[in-house]
Amino acid sequence: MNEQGLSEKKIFSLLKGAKSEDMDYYKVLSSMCTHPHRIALEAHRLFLEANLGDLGLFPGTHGLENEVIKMLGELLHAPMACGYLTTGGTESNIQAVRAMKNLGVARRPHIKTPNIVVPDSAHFSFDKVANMLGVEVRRAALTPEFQVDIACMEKLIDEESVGLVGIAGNTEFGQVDPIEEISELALERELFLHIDAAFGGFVLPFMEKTYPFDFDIKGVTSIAIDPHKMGLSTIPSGALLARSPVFLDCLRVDTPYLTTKTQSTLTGTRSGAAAVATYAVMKYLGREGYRKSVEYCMTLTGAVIKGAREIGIEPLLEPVMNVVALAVPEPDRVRETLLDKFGWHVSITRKPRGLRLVLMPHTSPEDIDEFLKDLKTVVEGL
Ligand code: 0PR
Repeated sequence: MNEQGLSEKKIFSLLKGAKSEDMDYYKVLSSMCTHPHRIALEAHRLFLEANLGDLGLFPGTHGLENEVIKMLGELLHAPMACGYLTTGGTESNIQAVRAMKNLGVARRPHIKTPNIVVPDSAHFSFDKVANMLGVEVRRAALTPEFQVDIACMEKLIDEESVGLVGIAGNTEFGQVDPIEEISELALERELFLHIDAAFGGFVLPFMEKTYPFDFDIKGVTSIAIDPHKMGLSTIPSGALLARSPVFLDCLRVDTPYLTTKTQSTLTGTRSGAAAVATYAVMKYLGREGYRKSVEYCMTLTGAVIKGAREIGIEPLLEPVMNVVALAVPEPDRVRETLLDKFGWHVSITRKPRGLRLVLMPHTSPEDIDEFLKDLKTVVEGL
């Protein structure tokens, strides 16, 4: 650290340099985050000092957080759901599994090493869960359509299982697991069921076709949904919702010297700014605004699929939402060349390997035309 402070001018020139190295999302087809909506940005700036870790000092901000939880509860068919705003999908998933473990073990004290059964497509945040919580994470195989294989899931359940996870919009393929079937299994075996809708939560409710995935399904006990992905809010904005307050109560610790007596969140200090940003953008866009945003992304998705087929490339899955996996030959080489020669950021699916694109609002139809042209050049040059 420097002894004397630098001038304001010097600092901002250093920042400018760093910013110029960052991507501004142009040619980024690998990200589930995007530019926050203008309204979210403005709201965020107004509440920079608000700390949701000490609610009594910021009752206004906390009131808006509760409003967001209410709006999300309505969106996910449980207006009475409780919850809080997290830092993102990872924290929501960690907290959901922590609750399953606490409640599951309290209910069945014979459990030595609690386990949960998740689809093999589960996000790597569940690997962190396993490491942090001492919960065994069992991964169930997928069907050829990249949905969890229910028979496989059932086989992995045993006496030490505390919960199941279903994914509504998996990271690599955007596929939705058969949540109703997983729910049947959860109810039958008396297990908790957490739905990871970190990405899909702000997509599925706004699509023409309906995909059952939320609290409408009886066995669903908690849901992760991220405003900082398709919710167009600022980072860090995640949310964890639970059907019953018991789920969050079992996470409480005493906070004797704060303005509140207990806390069930994972982090202490929390961004009030991001919570307010989420409130502002949800109120501003309304369902209609999100419907338009999703429709736009799905139009881009359709254009990618059509264009890819015209150059002889098939999708690995007919896209469910705005995530596309393309069956290109030598995907790793194609990805590298697209980046090195043309500056496109794309990613790769693991099993099977394919080219993965996420079509977010920061991409234009002209970008897609250019991408398809470059993809054709790369594939023909293999
Ligand atoms: N659950 C699902 C289904 C996800 O796709 C993700 C993140 C998470 C949980 C974890 O969310 P947080 O990262 O908010 O904790 N999915 C993307 C991924 O890791 C996130 C991402 C965003 C990746 C922007 C790249 C990027 O540029 O692949």
